[in-house]
Amino acid sequence: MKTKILKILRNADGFVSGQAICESLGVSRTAVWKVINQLKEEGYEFDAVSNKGYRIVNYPDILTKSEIESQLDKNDIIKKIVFFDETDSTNNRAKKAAEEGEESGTLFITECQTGGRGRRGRNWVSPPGSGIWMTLLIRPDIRPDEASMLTIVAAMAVSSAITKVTKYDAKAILSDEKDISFADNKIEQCKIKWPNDIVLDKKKICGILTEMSAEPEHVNYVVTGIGINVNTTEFADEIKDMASSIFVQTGVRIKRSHVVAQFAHDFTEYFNRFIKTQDLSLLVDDYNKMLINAGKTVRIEERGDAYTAEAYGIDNEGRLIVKVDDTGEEKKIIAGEVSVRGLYGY
Ligand code: BTX
Repeated sequence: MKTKILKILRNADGFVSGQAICESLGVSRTAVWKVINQLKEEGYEFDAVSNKGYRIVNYPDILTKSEIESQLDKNDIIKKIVFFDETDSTNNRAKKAAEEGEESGTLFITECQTGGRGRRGRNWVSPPGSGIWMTLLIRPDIRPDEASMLTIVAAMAVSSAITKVTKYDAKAILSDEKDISFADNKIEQCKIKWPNDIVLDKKKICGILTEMSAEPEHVNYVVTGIGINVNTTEFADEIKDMASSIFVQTGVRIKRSHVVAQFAHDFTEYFNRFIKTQDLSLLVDDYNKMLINAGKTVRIEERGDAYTAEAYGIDNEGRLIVKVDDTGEEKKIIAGEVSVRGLYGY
């Protein structure tokens, strides 16, 4: 009921009377009043005027189930939020729940991870209060060799959600035109480093870790873990040279739940395009526009060999198409097998 009341208040244009809420949900005045009090305790600030009703004037920066679910659309692939104050890793929680039969479209999210994981056993720093640490569980009808493309789909959705929300919140929060245009220009540099890091002005602000359970011909489930540094201002020694956050880069302190909700909308759009053809043919053009490596020289390291090449963009399977500097040979690089770095930072 909290989600429903929050949704009514969020979507209202002005005040909503307690009576109107009672009637639309078929609940008592006391029940509504109780929920309003709970919301106040969570940090929502209200204007309450007799004869007019309630209006939310300030939203807290929280990631609770009702805060996010009240912003989801009915067509979104994400249907359900499972929130933890703290957990080891949302990928672990999602995998465990998937094994126990949790349905497709559930998003696991936490304020803080004590054992956040990156790829190949690397650590993902996930402090409380300032980032988004979340994992989406889906059960798509695809083959195991197609699952890596979901990482590309997720990277596109994260990058576009960050860009849209930062622009929107900048207008809502900042009053100085100069600050707004600084934030707008800066966020245009939010790009994907192939295959799935999100960078902003050469600093890593997001990483994605996809894991799956599959039979030879069939995927049981895919969990896509996403870590985003949103309002982080202090970085652990091990990452401070290469990591940054949306706030540090743009000066805009965005609401994390807005990013999660926009991610839900954008992931739905990109996923629907992917599933139509079961490849990236309807996405490559958009992906390549978001790609920081496009048209740039990259250094490729594979099995002891290292060379430089010019990167063009991805193909329909998500491979990076490059032209090797020394030989002029065109190659298609598969994610996971090689390390690709820009020559000057990203
Ligand atoms: P990755 O292997 O590409 O990146 C890991 C590397 O990134 C680390 O070795 C470190 O150098 C750097 N790093 C660690 N923490 C951060 C950070 N907060 N910001 C920027 N750079 C950092 C990327 O792996 C995949 C990360 C997925 C994280 C999500 S969070 C929710 C879910 N749960 C979980 O345990 N992992 C995923």
